[in-house]
Amino acid sequence: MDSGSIPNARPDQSEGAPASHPAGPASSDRRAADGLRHDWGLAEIEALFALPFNDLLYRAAGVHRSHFDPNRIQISRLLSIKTGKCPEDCKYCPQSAHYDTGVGKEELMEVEAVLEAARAARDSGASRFCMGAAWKSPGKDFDVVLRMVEGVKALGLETCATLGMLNARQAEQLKSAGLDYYNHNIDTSPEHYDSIITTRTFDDRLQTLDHVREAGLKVCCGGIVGLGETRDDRARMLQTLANMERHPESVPINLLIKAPGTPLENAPEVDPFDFVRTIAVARILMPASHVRLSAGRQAMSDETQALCFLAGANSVFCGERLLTTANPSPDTDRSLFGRLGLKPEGA
Ligand code: SAM
Ligand code: DTB
Ligand code: SF4
Repeated sequence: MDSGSIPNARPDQSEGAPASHPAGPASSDRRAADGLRHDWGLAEIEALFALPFNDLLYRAAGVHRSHFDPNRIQISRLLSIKTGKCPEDCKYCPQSAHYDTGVGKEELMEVEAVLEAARAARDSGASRFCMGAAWKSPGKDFDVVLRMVEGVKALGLETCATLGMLNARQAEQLKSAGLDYYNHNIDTSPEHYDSIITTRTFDDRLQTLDHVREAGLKVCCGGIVGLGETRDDRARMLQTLANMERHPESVPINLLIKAPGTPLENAPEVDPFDFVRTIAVARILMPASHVRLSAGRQAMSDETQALCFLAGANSVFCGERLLTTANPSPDTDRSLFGRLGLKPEGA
């Protein structure tokens, strides 16, 4: 059924968004071998953003239901295995050495301390453990990280790492060590990228993502809302993700955490409904991916988070901390998920 631009039409229950985009008919021949579209035009995506809020959410919720149990969420736990003094100048990041943010430099953690944190994450219900390092790219300590990946995998957790740029060999080594996912965000649109980061290019990012795919790793790739970007930038960022040869399996949508000392500490507030819209459009464009309501939950109302879950977010980071900033406490999340009837995937 094509629910097209009829506001009250039932959400598409077939193959997600393809049959229901508002800017002209989509036929099954536009779908790739995976049954999903990878040819989204900018005008179509902008038209989704421009839908009345209720229509957008209704459609996104329908796509969500056709691919997932809408009452289950995947839970990841983050750990900063190497914190601070990163040589990159990402304007949003409290870990960049270019800004005085009060985040100190810490050496790479010991393997055993990481495994202890991973055991605790597993015991508290996380299914995936993500290790983050404030590196431009891995250097002499890379072997230690490989041992961490092996150890976390052996605990029965899914493994994820985010270590900056990788070459092909490093991606293969991570795969051999038991890494499941690599997180490497594009963060914003290609057009807005240079005003946020000058120490690398958008293409550098895409090149690492290619190495990650070629090594057989799953891709975790998304971005940030609140970097002073326009709605058009958000559309272009999602277009880049949705038109990749394969959609990222995990799509983190972060709300900027305005870290003191960073150039974006006074960035304009994002209207919560615009954040929810970004989640909804991501869900429609990438129906089979996990869309993660990522950084920024601490500053969000319960109601905004609930709208994000309705719009198709089905993954979160749990635990007191993200990398260097606060996240809702486990008790707070338990209460919220209980009130919403949300259950962890696999439980
Ligand atoms: N250094 C690696 C890199 O940049 O890929 C890994 C760690 S980096 C902190 C991972 C991601 O966290 C960034 O790509 C960005 O999307 C997100 N992030 C960092 N600071 C943030 C902030 N203040 N608010 C929201 N998201 C943030
Ligand atoms: C992602 O997209 N968000 C996470 C994870 N991937 C690595 C990181 C959020 C970091 C927020 C700022 C901090 O805690 O330092
Ligand atoms: Fe470094 Fe990553 Fe922070 Fe950029 S986002 S400064 S690469 S830790």
